[in-house]
Amino acid sequence: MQMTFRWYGEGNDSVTLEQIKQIPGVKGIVWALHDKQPGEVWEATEITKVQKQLEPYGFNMEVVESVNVHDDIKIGLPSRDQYIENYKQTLRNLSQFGVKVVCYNFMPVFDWTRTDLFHPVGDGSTTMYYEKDKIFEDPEKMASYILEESGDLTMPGWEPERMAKLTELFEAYKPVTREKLWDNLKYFLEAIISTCRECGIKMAIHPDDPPWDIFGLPRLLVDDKSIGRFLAMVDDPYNCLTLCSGSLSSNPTNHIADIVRKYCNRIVFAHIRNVKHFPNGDFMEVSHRDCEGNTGVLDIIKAYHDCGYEGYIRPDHGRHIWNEKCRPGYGLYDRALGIMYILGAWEMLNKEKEH
Ligand SMILES: [Mn+2]
Repeated sequence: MQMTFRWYGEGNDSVTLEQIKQIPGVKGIVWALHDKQPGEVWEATEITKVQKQLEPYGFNMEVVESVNVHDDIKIGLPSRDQYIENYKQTLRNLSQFGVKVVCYNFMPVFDWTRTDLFHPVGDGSTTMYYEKDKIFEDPEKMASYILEESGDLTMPGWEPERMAKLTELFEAYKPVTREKLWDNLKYFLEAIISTCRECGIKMAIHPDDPPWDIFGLPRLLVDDKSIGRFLAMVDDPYNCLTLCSGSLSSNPTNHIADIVRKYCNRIVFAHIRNVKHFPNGDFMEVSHRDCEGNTGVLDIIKAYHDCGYEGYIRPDHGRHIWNEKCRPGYGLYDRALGIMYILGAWEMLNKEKEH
């Protein structure tokens, strides 16, 4: 496996490349042009700027997270074809810079959702928390809470420009049933897959987070069965998965290690996040240490190791510790601890295999 670290770009992240360079084992930066709106072409001149920033540190830029999909594609409007053309052009431009994997998601309106971004844990740290009962409130309120908490930093999937049009967006999604959304995802993938092949870029869908419908909007990638349907729907080696352990394990009936073993040949990007469940269905994100959550982090790492996984991996959300002021889930310290935990387990498994 190849260890990576997500970075939001200069002026858009509390973490610096110099700091990331000092975490053992990190080979690549998972990056994106966060000021681009969904549907816009990422120009080579803009990508070059990121390349120049990463170069002095010797980081590769092989994984992008995310190139967001325009709502018109998800809704299936006639204007989607132009946005698909733009997406293909972005893929062509990215391929010139050695990009191998593009992570994206197909969640309607909202990206990942939590009801408390800085929930006090009790030991002085804070973490992201999901309280089921709070989510049934007005989506407008949800959006303004997320925007308020994120301050000056843009939150992917919660772009203020999109959130300002929330009522219109909900209206536009009204005719989009679950089956219609599946159709629109298939249409999108079939339209871009030959470009992916030409460019050598694998599309890696991120499962829905949390993995169930919210605000009456359907969500597709939620469990073993739906992942199987997705891969069979466009059965192509360039149609792949970002297997996010934390997103899927928010539903306690999902067994992530089994999912890893089943679909390993189509997983190109692994997110390791640990989640602790509460009996009423609420959940909280915890450190990567296996016993602190219910995700089964060690079983998952073992599953990847057994499969001979050679793809990209990164620690996903961490807690906010040691008074760090950072993006929710994306501080330096807890994710660096996560890396050491993952590498520790991985290298021990390597050693066992040698003997
Ligand atoms: Mn993830």
